[in-house]
Formats: sequence, structure tokens, C-alpha cells
Amino acid sequence: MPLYVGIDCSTQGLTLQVLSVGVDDDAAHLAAPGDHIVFQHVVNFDRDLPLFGTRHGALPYDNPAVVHAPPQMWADALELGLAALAQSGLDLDDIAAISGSAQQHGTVYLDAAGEFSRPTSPIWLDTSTSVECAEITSALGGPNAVAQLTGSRAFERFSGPQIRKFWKQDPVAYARTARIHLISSFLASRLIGRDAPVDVCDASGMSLMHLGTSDWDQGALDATAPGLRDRLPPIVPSSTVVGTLAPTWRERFGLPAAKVVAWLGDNSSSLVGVGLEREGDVAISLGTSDTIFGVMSQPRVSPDGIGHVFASPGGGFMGITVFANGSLARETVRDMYGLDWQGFSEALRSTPPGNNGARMLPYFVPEITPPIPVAGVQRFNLDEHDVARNVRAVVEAQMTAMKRYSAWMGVKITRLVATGGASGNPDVLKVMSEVFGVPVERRDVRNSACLGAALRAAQGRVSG
Ligand code: XUL
Repeated sequence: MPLYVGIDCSTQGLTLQVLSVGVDDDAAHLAAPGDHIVFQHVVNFDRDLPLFGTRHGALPYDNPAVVHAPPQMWADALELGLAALAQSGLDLDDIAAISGSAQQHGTVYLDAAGEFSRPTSPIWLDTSTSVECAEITSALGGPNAVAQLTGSRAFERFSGPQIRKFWKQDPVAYARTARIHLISSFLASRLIGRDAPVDVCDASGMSLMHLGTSDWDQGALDATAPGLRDRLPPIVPSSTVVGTLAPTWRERFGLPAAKVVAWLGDNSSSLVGVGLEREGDVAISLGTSDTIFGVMSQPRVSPDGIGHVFASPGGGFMGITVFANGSLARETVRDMYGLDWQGFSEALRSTPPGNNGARMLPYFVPEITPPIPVAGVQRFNLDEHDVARNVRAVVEAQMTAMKRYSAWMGVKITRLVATGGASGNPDVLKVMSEVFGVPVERRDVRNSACLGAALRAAQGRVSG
């Protein structure tokens, strides 16, 4: 049976899954795709690549607004993943195609020889580019003009403002930079041994792409940095076969010349992994970031500049709103009160919906939605020592924010699917269901972005 490999390079680790799909199976409509996973390997950056000195996948900085990671770490993690695949005992010659996904927005800078011209990469948690966002916004005619053009107003973590900051701070290194990749296209390039294009979905998170034409927008490029067009890869549809696995992987690990399908951003890949197909299908991913996203038939842009419209992997559009205080906030509250997940669940069960009016603003790190530039936690009608109510307060705050700040999509939710690490907790899902007023379906997949990548690799056999 043919095998399809999915790889997801997220904030804290890299996951590789292998999917076995019969030649007659329709990979786009498998009833229980998770049941087709025959191998999984997880590389945790902090634990398995300690030389890089990351914490939760990022480098320590004195300025909390600056969040970078070493791109070499992602390349090394990819190598560890492929080495594990080679040792998996699977018949490697059955591997037909590989695809992947990565945390969105982060940028990788290479010189003409393919060496890093910037040793660290800003990642999505970086909030240090407010000045650059304002400059780009003013050059393009205001926040609404930027949103209409690119699908989002300028956000600090988006690639364009990050590239502009690099050009302003280190014009010499920028001049030396021949290629700027997203993390997704960087890792796809490593697989094929040459420059891979950027997929249209991940390109939507850069403040550089014209959402209507799916091509770089010259005005946005000019507002960002000089000579940028030459430094960016071309944009391709998500289903594009971008090459075959490079000879080096065959020589070193005995892997075959499998097709490599374009890599996506993790949220777009999750859309495929959880099987969202039509407007009204909405998913909540509870990961390092919490995200709520859904299929949109039209690119309706948020009037108050809250969320984003990205191109969707199946064509059309997806709406998404992103919250930085996801699992890190839940884990902080859990640890603060010396609980394990069992105790966290018991706390949720022992408190009523509405928490008797006890509320928390859980900004343990600067927040993306709503924009809160400086971290800070506030409690209302809530005693800091009341363990159970603090637990409910953080989860209710997260779910309420997701409901409120996704209304801009104008989508009536007919199907709500939960995914991501915390979706395994039924008590968290109960709060989600109470807040949204609809039943919540749990998509029982270990990593929906990774599964989405494997499914796209399998679907690529049709188009490729
Ligand atoms: C999406 C975003 C995050 C990252 C997490 O806009 O910033 O969800 O993709 O990996």
C-alpha cells in the first residue's frame, strides 16, 4: 500500500506521521483518517535539540517583545524526523509523496550560497514591529486599505513588518540576503535540495500578497523593503508538486524519490486535517496558540481589523482569528495552583457555567486578539487563591474571546470541531460548547496540521 508522509514544524516541536491509504481510497474523504496513521515520531526542540538553548521552542531575550528561533534547529529537527522514518521498519520504497506544514509568518534569511544571512528567525510570537506596521499601513493608505488588499491589517508577527524591521536594523545583512523563505517553504526546500515556492495560503500571512490575484503586490513590496520581489520565491497553489526528495536523503537514509507537495502554514493544513469543507464548518485548535478558523466562500474582511482572511487550500478562502494566550496560559494556571490535568478538569467540573460572575483577563504573554502589547493578568470578582474559579475563569475567558472575536467572519456555525492538544479534555470542550451554544465534535487526531499534510500528500497523487 502506498505511504504518505506528513510533517508539521510547530512552535515547540516537529511531528512526522505516515499515512497508509489504499490505491482505491479517496484520500479527501476518509471516514477516520487518524486510523490510517501507521507511524508517528515527535521531535521536541527543547528536549531533543538542547544545544540550541530554546525554551518552548524560542530563544530567550531580555525584551519580551522579541521572539526568535534558530532556523538551523528546524532543519536539524527535519533531519531527526527523516532519520526516524528511515528506522521505522516501514517499506521505504512505498513512500509515494511527502508534504508538510509549519508555524506561520516566521521568516528564514539565506545568502546566495544558501547560508543563513540572519542567524535567527522572528516567529509568530514576536510583537516588536509596531513601528513597521504603522509605516507600512500609512504607505498603503490606512488599515482598511491594507486589509482589503491582503486580507489582514498589518500585524506585528506577519512577515512583511518583520522583513522591514530587519532591513532597517541591518541593511548590510539584508543586502547580503538572496532569498527570504517562510518556515514552510524553507523546509520544503531542504527536502527537494533546491529553492521551493511559497504556497498561496501561507503567503497570505505576510502582508505582501494581493488576496485577489494571489501574487506579490508591488505596492506592498515597496512599502516593506527595497528589492524584495527578487528575494521572495514565487507563489503557487497548495496542491503543487514542488519537486522530488533530493538525492542526499536517498543516499543517507535510503528514502525513495518521493514527490514533495508544497508545504502550508499550520492552520491551513489543520483545515484539511479536520476536514472542513464548506462555509459553516468551523474549527477551534487548542495549541500553543488558540485559533478559530473556518471556510469562507467570500473574502469578507474584518471591519475592526481583528482576524485574517487567508487563501484556503482547497481554493476559496478561510477566516481565522489567533490568540497568543492558548496552552501557555492554561499551563501557567495549572502550574500556578500545583495541579495536573486531572485536577484542572475537576476544577472545571466543580464550578458552574458563568463562574458566579468571576472573570479573568488571561494575558500571560502579550496578546494578539484583542491587541494587548504588554502582558498582564487581571481578575474581577475573583480571589487569586480560589483555585477552581481561576481554572474556570481562564477557560471561559478563552472561549468567550474566541466567540466574540470570530463574529466578524459572518459565518453561521453549523459544525464546530475541536482539535489540538487540549481538545482531548472533555471538560474544556464542555465549556466550549456552553459558550458557543452548539455541540462540539472532537476530531480525534493527534496533530491535525500534520495529518492535513499527510492527506495533502495523498491527494497530490491525483494532481501530480
Ligand atoms: C497564525 C499564527 C499561529 C501560528 C502558530 O496566524 O500566528 O497560529 O501559526 O503556529
